[in-house]
Amino acid sequence: MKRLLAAALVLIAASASFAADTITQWTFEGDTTAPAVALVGSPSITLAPGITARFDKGYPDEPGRSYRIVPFAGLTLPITATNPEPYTRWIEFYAPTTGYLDIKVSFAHRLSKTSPNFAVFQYNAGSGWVDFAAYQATADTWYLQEFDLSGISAVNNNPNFAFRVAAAVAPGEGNYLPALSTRTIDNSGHWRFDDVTVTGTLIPEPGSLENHRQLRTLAVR
Ligand SMILES: [Ca+2]
Repeated sequence: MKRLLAAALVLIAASASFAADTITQWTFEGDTTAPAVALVGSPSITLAPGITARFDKGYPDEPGRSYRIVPFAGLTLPITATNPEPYTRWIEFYAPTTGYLDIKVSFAHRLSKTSPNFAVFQYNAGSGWVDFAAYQATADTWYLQEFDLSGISAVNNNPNFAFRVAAAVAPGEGNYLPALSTRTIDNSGHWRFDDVTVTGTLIPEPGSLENHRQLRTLAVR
């Protein structure tokens, strides 16, 4: 009986240590950029210079709310490959991961018809921006994106972790393209974001590792 109990405790300890936690989450409910979940530090959102933003209908439907940015706000038309310079129009999420590993980032992204259709996901572990992935999307549909950074050890346990979604020139096209191909890209097209979420696994405390070992020892007796 004791042996069974100890084995059960080991299982509980093991499952607890592997369960992913939501470290940071923005839901934009109540029209705020303050995170709904913030287990670590003070997460925040920053916009590239020139970008405007407000709140709008959220994912998946009303009455939920989202954060709506205008990536090319304020630019003189026409939009060209160098107006704006690629990667200079972005939304940045600062979300420290102190105490966590196996970091994953997910969000819902919806593009309006005249917004840029190509986005690059970048992360920063404290020593500069790194392109991790890119995606193309068409207008007026919510796209769920997930980026698995569990293979990037630099983002683990990192008080400086941040990520960006930046507008980019469509590959092979040499120019920004509109999210609806029959429209012309302009300086009012918008991107909406919702449920921006960072998850990770708690790094076991040295003490809890020791407990784990003791339980394991009990279990094999
Ligand atoms: Ca929402």
